[in-house]
Amino acid sequence: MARLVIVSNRVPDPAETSGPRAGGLAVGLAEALTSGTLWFGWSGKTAETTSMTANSVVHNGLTYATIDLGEADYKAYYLGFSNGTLWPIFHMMPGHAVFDRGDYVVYREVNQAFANALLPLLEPDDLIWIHDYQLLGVAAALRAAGVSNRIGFFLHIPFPAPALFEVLPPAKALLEAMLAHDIIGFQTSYDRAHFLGALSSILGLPANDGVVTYRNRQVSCVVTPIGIDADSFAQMATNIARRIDARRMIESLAGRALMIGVDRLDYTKGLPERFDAYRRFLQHYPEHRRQVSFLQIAAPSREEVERYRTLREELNHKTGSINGAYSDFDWVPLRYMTRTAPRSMVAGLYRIARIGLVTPLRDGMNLVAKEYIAAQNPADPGVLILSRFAGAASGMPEALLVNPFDVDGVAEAISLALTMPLDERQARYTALMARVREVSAAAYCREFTGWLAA
Ligand code: GDG
Repeated sequence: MARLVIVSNRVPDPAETSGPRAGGLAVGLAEALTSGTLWFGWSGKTAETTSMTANSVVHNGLTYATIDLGEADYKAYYLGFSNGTLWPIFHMMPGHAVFDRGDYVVYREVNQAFANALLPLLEPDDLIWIHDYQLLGVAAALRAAGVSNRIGFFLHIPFPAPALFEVLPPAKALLEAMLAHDIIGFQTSYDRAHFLGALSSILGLPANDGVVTYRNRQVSCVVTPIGIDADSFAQMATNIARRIDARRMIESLAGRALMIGVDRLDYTKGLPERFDAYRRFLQHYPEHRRQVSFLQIAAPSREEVERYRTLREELNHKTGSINGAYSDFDWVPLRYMTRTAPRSMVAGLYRIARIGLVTPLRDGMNLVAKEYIAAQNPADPGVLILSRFAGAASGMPEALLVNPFDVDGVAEAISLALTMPLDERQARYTALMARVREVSAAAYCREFTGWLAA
């Protein structure tokens, strides 16, 4: 069987993989990260200059090959073009985007450096699977060096509407680079339609059944949504519910319902809007006031990007304002943690929570929505409130779907969830759990690698 080569921006240090981590990639790829696979990417470390060759370590049969990034490259490629330009544009938030031509030049150079360091590690029949928006140009660099292997790409985040994609000055060059892959995978049919629309409006390329012909090569654009391992997550949630920290949590609630949010601290996750909706709920539904406690876990992320620091300050301010206005001597309405919690603890907290509040303004998939469902107790399940603008929404119609910008609508959904009868909660949960089991991490990996090998 051909070897699988996974290429992603970050590759974790295998010695540290048991610690708490926030981010969906390792969760979704678990199935493919097995013995024999090569995982190539950035070590997460910076040095004076970007490495020319990779450093390889074998752990449990999996080879981790990493390069360090030069400090200046890290700033321009990672903080600059990837997270300051592509991330907000792809999430359709151009107001947060900055564009600097110098950053884009470095982005291309770093993509080239990834390709250069990967080249000597490649074997002729390797299947290469590249991940996400930081690495749009690696395949084109590999092709220019003569690599003819099958190369696939999966976009974890949304693809923006064509009119917004065109806002990027190098829009055309980015699309052309993407067409160096054989397979391009998207989370939803909506994202694929946007991509095909951009190919048509910017490059004048038509697509037939999602297949585009470019420079005598065929590129298939497919929809392969990412998922989780629902049964092992459910097991983790069940185990933790018996533990001491879970008991402490339950005692601290004093019979009140827990509502939970778990997100990276990122402006796409809609946290200020969520806090506003909770405030609106407390204002408009005084009968529920002392009956609910909202726990938001916000794992720090990209703190070197200015917009992420201001978001943190904004949330500190809103937390103080909500708790100042509504707390009682024996009740705090909002518990807000800006720390990464261990995964097993997150699983247990989901299970205790009567409501899972997942309200990104825009999200590729959102694995938290799936994890929340997997963690529920079938005999007394909680209710998932989910943003219509998360990729997960298209596959989870039994959730309470909301518009995260509509604070009144979200407040109303919280009230509805709190009063939802057991039989309705069970019916929704049963349908959602079946979907989470079916669209799993394993199915995602099998489906994508199946396309890649075809
Ligand atoms: C990108 C796309 C897409 C969060 N806080 C803690 C913690 N987490 C874990 C969650 C979940 C993961 O991080 C987050 O995954 P998401 O899917 O919600 O979001 P992104 O990190 O933005 O991931 C996204 C994903 O890629 C996969 O394709 O779904 O749309 O943006 O697993 O549980 N985990 C721990 N402590 C925390 O405090 N342990």
